[in-house]
Amino acid sequence: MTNTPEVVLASGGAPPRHDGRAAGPVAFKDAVAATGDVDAAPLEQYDAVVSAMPARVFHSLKMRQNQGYWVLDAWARGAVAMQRGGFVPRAAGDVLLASLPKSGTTWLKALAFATMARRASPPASPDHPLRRLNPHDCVPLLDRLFALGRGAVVDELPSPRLMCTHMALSLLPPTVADGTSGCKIIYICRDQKDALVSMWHFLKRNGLQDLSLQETYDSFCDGTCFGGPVWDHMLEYWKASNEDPARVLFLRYEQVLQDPAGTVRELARFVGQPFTGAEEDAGAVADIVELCSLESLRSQRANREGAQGVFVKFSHESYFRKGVAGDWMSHMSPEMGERLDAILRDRLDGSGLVL
Ligand code: PAP
Repeated sequence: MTNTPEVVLASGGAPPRHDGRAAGPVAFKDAVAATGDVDAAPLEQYDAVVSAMPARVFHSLKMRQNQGYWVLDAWARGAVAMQRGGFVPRAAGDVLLASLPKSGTTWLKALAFATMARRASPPASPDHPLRRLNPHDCVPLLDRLFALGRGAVVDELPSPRLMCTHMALSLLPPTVADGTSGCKIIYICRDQKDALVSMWHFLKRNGLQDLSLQETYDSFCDGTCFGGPVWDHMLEYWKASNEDPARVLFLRYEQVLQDPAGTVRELARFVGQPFTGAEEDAGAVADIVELCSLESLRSQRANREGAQGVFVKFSHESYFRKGVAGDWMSHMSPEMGERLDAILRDRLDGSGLVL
């Protein structure tokens, strides 16, 4: 099905601009509803590639090591498909959010979407997409789409596209990894002690009831957790951000907690849509911060009910827990914390990245 701006409008999404591009990213679920779901293409052609990858089992989840990084077995095909030409970046208008799991992805999706789509969907409006859709339904996770053989849906999205990945930079298509595609990247990282506690709660809540904190902790320390080794994942984006800060914005969850309004302004500048004086005067930044706050998102029906995922079902409400810095102290001894910190200090040594 062709993807005209009129089709997008029919979904209640962003109106077209005079240059034919939408005024902001369209909520993914709305765009898919408008364009029709594109048939899944079977990914059997990557079976041999994936089965040749090293494998391990984390609790009950089968993992594969793809170019040094551990991913869910079910997602490994998606990563390969995406990298080998499945994901076609556009010269302008693509923004890719990137993170290790449990590092602030959901919040970043909401903030970036609300910021970029603010002209078509004012953040205070009662029918804002984030008041009826989960942030993961507004910003698609490419890894999962490609793993499902649904990557073609991404080609149908109007520009500007706002997308997300948990993959390391070197696992993305070569022109995205080397910066020649023009795709902008916003990376968010988090204190890994809090990320691992968050992951532990999340997995326990979603079917791995007897997963121990120790098992989760060990996987972070030895680099075999999802997305790990976490230090290499962070370093790749950190280096790319240092080399070209106009291409890769490197954020920290703790910094967003401290200054959400400053982060929203930074996001807006980075994507080339700085807030105007009139928008500032009208309180647009505060409206976005409020719309995307944990309390506000948690209260939305779309985030209290339902679940995401095909391979593993993740309940929507499990993406919204405490949302603070330092919760690890309630679950781990100071010695455990210090040991993980020391591993990260050692691995990040000399890079300038201090967590
Ligand atoms: P994902 O990578 O699987 O999408 P992600 O969103 O990165 O998960 O992680 C969820 C964490 O972000 C949770 O942290 P916690 O377990 O330590 O509480 C969740 O509470 C937090 N989070 C989600 N939304 C927000 C928000 N709006 N503000 C602050 N923190 C948030």
